[in-house]
This record gives sequence, structure tokens and C-alpha cells, in this order.
Amino acid sequence: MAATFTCRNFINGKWLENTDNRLQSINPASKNEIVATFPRSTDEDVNSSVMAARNAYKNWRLIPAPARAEYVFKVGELLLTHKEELAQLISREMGKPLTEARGDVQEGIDCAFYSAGEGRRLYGQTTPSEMPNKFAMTVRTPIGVCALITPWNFPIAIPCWKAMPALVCGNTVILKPAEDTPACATKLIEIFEKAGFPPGVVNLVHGIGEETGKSLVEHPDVNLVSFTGSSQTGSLVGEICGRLHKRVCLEMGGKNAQIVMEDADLELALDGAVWGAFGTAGQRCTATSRLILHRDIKAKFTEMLKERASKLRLGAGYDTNTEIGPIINDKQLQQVRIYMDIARSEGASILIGGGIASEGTLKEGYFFQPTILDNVTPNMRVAREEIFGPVVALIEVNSFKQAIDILNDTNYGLSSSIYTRDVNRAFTAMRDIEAGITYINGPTIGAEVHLPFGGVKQTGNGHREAGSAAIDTFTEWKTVYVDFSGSLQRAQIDNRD
Ligand code: UN1
Repeated sequence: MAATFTCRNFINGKWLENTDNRLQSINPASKNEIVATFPRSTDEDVNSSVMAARNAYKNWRLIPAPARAEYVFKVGELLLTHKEELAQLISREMGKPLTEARGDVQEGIDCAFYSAGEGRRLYGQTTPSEMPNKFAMTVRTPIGVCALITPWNFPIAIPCWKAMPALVCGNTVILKPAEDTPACATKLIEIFEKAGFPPGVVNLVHGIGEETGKSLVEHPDVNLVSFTGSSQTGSLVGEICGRLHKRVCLEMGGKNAQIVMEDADLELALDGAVWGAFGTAGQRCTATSRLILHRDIKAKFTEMLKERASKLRLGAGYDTNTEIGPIINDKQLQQVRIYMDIARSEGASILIGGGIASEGTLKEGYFFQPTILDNVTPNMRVAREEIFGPVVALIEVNSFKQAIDILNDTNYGLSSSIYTRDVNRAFTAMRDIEAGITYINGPTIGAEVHLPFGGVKQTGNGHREAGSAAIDTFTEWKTVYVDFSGSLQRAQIDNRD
């Protein structure tokens, strides 16, 4: 059994020995193994981290953006050096297979190099003025102290998506990672520390969402909250920030669908469906949780899917044979199980899976069988609610139009996919699908860091992460007028008189 990590808060450039009041994270593939202990941070800890970030902001915002970006570039280089070590830790603490864990770190690396480039591209605009001898432009300014509240499913990538653009833009940050992955967050912040950021620019507090997270969101000196997690928590975060007039970026649930039309390359669509639905054990907000199948190929495609999904190998992420890792914790495992009862009671049938996997060593962890639900209709709860497990619901349709209507018939709108060889349908789908991300002939998962990531409807609140869109999230516009006429020019009056 590997050693247990002791996680601490990182405030103002120091790792703080603070409390005996500690919580623990466990290995979801082997529930008796404690991976880390971490402090149950208090309001006082939150307050010190905010004060440190506020103080550091005074100088950090004045460092030229290209120079700020060099620190972020350095984080990318260090992440590369530590990639394997971090991937092993992700597999142990969060459970995903090593290949995916390496991908998680790789997203952080990609984000570092991409965001660092933005340091030389924080463009504004110049525009004509209404008046002679007057100049107008817009410049980007940082927002201040940013609280970054992150989930456990991408314990390296998501904190990087948030922290890196925030820092390049001149903000200071406080990371509050999920309770399930404190060690991953600690290792990540150690890397930020090695990159040499001035004290207080990057801070870390641990603890419980309803305590530490809430305290951060409510703190008057936190200017922006960037949250990724459940819709339920996101709504609370949004309400508080709305009341306090803070900028808030919410990235919440999905009920993503993949359409397979009768003209699709079925083998390709199958590869996409298996990866989209069962990759990361379905624990991605972009996971494929509905398969909308044209009736002409439904029977054949279902057989192919059944055959493939029933062979997927479950196991610990760090076991190289594993294709599907564990569910993050017991609460989530039970939640997925409860959805099976709901599916049955609503009249859906369970084609394969449907239960907790407990053969051999699997009983030591939280494993759920890859599950296919058939005869699902669009109004069933299993077709509408995010399950966050290796469960996919099959819905039959008669036409392209019906497929798009059903895909859109959800409160969420993160990712989406259509498999078709018909270019007209592909472009129509691109136009008509209500989602932040649409894949043509690709699965619903696999977003790249240089493109905007986020969703419509109840998935988010209009902000985007990643790509240059992240720069909009983490900056304010300042409009600057320069009058070089040497006399008072009265806008909207002089020119019109
Ligand atoms: C998430 O599940 O919260 O597009 C993020 C993807 C990954 C990121 C998922 N690059 O599936």
C-alpha cells in the first residue's frame, strides 16, 4: 500500500500546518486505502487566503502579461516532467485508467502552453471616435481575486483550465478542490509553487464544499467565482454570487446525446458510443448518456454495442488492463444504482449491466457494471437526468428531425454528436442542435483546450472556459478615450448642433 499524503493549505506562499480536524480521501478501487488526509478548513483559513490573494494582486496585476505568462509556461514544463507521477496519483485517488489519467495531465500541459501564448495576445480594439482629434480604444483589465471551485473527475485539467488563463490575465487565485481529490490538487499546487509565482498569487484551501466553498463564494473580497460541478451546487453558487454582484462562471451538468442515423458508418459510431458512454466510467460532464438511434439501424447497432460493452474490463485505474475504472465514492455508486430502480419502474429494460460489480477484487472498490438501458422514451427520468456513471439510454427515432428534436428535449446543453455520411444533415445538425459543443462523426467527449468549452441552457450561465473565450471570462473591458484636441469636445452635442 502506498504512503498516505498529508495535504495542507497553501496560503501566501507557505504550506500551513493548521489543524487536527482532518478529512480523508480514499482509493475508489480499494476502499480501505486512505490516499490522503486534508484539513477541514475554517472561515479563518478562507479569510487568510483571500487576504493573501488580495494583497498579491496589487503587484501581480502590474507585471506585464507576457511576463506573467512565463510563470504559466513554466508550470507547463514542470507538468511535463511530472506527468507520469501525476497520472499515477490521479488513477489512485480518482480511479480513472492510466491512459486517461495521462490525458488529464496532458490537458493541463496543453492549457499551460496555450494560455502562456495569450500573454502576448491580450488584444483590445481601437475604434474611430465621433469627434476629431480624439482616440478610442478598449483594454482588458484583470478582475481581482478568483475563487476556483473544481470537481474530482478531471483533478488536474480543470484546475489548470481555470487557473492558467486567470493568472495570465493578471488575477490572483484560490483553488478549492473537490473533497475526493485533495492529493491531486496538492501535487498540482506544488508545481505552481516550483514555478516561482510570488507569494499569494496562487493559494489552495481544502475542506467541504458547504463550508470552505461557501465561505469563499460569500467572501466580499472574492471578485469572481469559477465553478465546475453539480447543477444543484452550481445553482446555490449562482444565487449567492447574484446577490453579491460577483462575476460567476458556472459549468454544470449535461445529458449529452449521440445520434446515429441510418446512413452512418456503424463501426465508427460504435467506437464513439463506447468511448463516449463508458470512458471515465461515464463520469464526465460531456459523457454520452443518450444514444438516439434511427429505427433502421437500431437492432443491429444495439447488438454491436451489447457485444462490445459486455467485454469491457473493469478494474483499478493503475492496472494496465483496465478499461473502466471505479465510481468515485459510495454515495455516487448508490446514486447510479438507484437510477436502475427508476429505469425499471418507468418501463425501461436493462440490456446489460444494471448493478454494482463485485466479482473478485472489484468488491474492494466502487465499481458499476457498464449498463445499456433500452426502450427508453424521452420523458423518462433516465432520459432527462444526469446519472454520472457508465450508463447509456437507447432511444429509437424514425427521422432526422425527430432525432434532433429529442436531442434538444433536455434542460441541459453541453455536448452533442451526430454520426451521418450526409453532409446536408451534418450541417443542419450543426445549426439546429442546442448545445455548446457539437461533434460531427465523433463522440461527445474529447474537447480540446484551445476551443471554447461550455454549454447552453441549464448547463451553464453563458461563460466559456478554455480557448480565447477564457480571456473574456477572466477580464473586464475598460474603454479609454484620449482627447488630443486641446479643447472641450462635448459628445453627442458638438457634432450634432
Ligand atoms: C468534464 O467532464 O467536466 O471534453 C470535462 C472532454 C474533456 C473534458 C471534460 N476534455 O470530455
